[in-house]
Amino acid sequence: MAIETRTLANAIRALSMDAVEAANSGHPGMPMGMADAASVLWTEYLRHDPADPKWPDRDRFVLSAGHGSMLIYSLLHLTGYARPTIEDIQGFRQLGSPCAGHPENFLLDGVEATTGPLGQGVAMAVGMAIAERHLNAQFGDGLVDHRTWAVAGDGCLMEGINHEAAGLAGHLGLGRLIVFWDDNSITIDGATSLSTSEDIEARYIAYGWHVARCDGLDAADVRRAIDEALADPRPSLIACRTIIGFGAPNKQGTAATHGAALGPDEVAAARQELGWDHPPFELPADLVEAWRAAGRRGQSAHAEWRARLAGSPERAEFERRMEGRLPEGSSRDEYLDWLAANPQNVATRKSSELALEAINAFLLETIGGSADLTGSNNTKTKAQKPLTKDDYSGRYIFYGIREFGMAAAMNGMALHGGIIPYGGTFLIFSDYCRPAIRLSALQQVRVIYVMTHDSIGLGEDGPTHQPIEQLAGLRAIPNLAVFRPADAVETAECWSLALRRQSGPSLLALSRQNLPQVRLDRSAEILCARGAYRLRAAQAARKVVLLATGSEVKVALDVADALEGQGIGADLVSMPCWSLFDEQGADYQADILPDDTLLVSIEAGATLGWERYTGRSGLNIGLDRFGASAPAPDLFKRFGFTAEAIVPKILERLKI
Ligand SMILES: Cc1ncc(C[n+]2csc(CCOP(=O)(O)OP(=O)(O)O)c2C)c(N)n1
Ligand SMILES: [Mg+2]
Repeated sequence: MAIETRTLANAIRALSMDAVEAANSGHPGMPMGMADAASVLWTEYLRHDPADPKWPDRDRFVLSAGHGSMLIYSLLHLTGYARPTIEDIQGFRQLGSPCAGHPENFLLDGVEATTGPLGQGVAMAVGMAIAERHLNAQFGDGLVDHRTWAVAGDGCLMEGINHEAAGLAGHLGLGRLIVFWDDNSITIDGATSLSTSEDIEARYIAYGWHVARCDGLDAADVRRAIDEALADPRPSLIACRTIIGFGAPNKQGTAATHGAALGPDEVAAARQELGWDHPPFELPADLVEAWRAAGRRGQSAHAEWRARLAGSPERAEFERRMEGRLPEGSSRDEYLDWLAANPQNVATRKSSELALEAINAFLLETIGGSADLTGSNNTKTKAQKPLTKDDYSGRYIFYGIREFGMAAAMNGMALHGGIIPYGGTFLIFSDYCRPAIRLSALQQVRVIYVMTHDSIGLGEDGPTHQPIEQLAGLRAIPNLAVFRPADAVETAECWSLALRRQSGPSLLALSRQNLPQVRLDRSAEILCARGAYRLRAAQAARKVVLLATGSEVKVALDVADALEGQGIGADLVSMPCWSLFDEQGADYQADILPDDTLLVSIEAGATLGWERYTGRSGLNIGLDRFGASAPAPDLFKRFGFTAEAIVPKILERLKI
């Protein structure tokens, strides 16, 4: 006799409460409440193959309510993924176990996204659904034809990013996206009525979604709602009415089950209530077999897909794309030759567009976009057509004014695979995307942020738009490469480095104002790859090393000229990327930053952090206050980014 869904689900409930109990830390309530709905999805609908978790045409599942991590760990274990093992689950939240506090995509196959920061999971699922439709348009139904499922809590739907993500999904008509809402009316502080009165279903309908409602504790009703969602061409929200901590007789339905161990008495009472008489972490063989059999459901679809791939003329290209490998050859050399012959004195945002023209023609996996600043970010190249509801083959997304949603969607696309997403906004609004940039870095995905108007050099828009502390803040994010190129050649090099950075995001900080090309000799080496390099060596005896980035490299050149004019030798070091310089060997670093000279940093932004290169006796020229509204040249003068202002400070330090 088939095992009932409730019994299957009780295995999730038991594993979840026991793992949280063992760790004395974690969130039992959400997995216990959503166990039935998740069991229906994972045993009857989700198309996956635990034997090959990376099968490219698998359905994607995102646990947006990442605090309920024991839900996905249980599902992966029960359906037969190699990890987590039962020992891994016993080590929940402990060092060395892949069952981390919140699901981490790089620790476990089957965890498609790192979740926990509420709201971002749904937004990443939107990105995955975009990726699926786009690749479907490029490679056809035979190779790409899957769904994206997500589980969201009340918190995911309250977060502001939910508005951006759901709006975008509705606009793009992503009908293969289905989000389950764990509608349990409870968050940490208590009942949702403490803080929320909106009609969430009406909100979603207004976004252009289909909304179904079901009793999340009734498997048959969940099936009905899923079938309804599958039949509807719009993205779907399935509101699952559930009871948080279902099965724990004295605590269920209360915030007490949200984020703490139930305690031995309540766990014992829950065992009784659920009719679960097995010791902790022990599962009856027939139940395990029922789950494993459900896990094997996808095998035939997988085998058929493999056969289609084997016979497809596009196989090599599809595999290359999904593995994230760049094609052989490069469009870079020709372009750099052209730049050497035709120096461009343009803003680096324009240089970025020029580089992108070459890149997008060569790399068919890029999808560009901007949060409503296309003409300012220079992110759209001539041949790029928009990706729309009616034509998913387009390679440019008009994200609208949704910086955070854009960044999270790009994470989803990169996680899906087959796509290299890049997207633009003003550098100042990196603050609006910052939580997603952090997740790009943590998730080790190749997302490229094109952030223009990178300093007071943007001029008249004034201090609201002028980045000050943004570069320092972004450089503090581990595994994010922050590039601030000085001219057209450096911009092309930095783009190339960003594209080759397969397991981490990059951010290009680009100028609004025109900059002269300072790299006039065609060098065979990508000099920016070292993070910092000597752009010009001192002519007179070296007393000073100037370190500058982006638009201030030109200022530093003027300073160097003035010093040399007085017989003071000054190296000029262009430093487009701190983190790449930090990775260089000690000899190279010592050569670039000799300790017998005055080290001077020049950057139109917060000085915070530059001391690590200049030392405490160095000089840091920067801006540790907000800017002002005026034309850029006036601001550079007012805030001292001129040779006239900087040279005397250097002379004073040199006591000349
Ligand atoms: C952006 C963000 N803010 C706050 C938190 C801390 N937090 C984790 S779960 C939670 C409550 C979520 O409520 P709900 O989604 O309804 O989950 P449930 O209690 O029903 O499991 C909060 C505030 C977080 N993880 N992410
Ligand atoms: Mg809730």
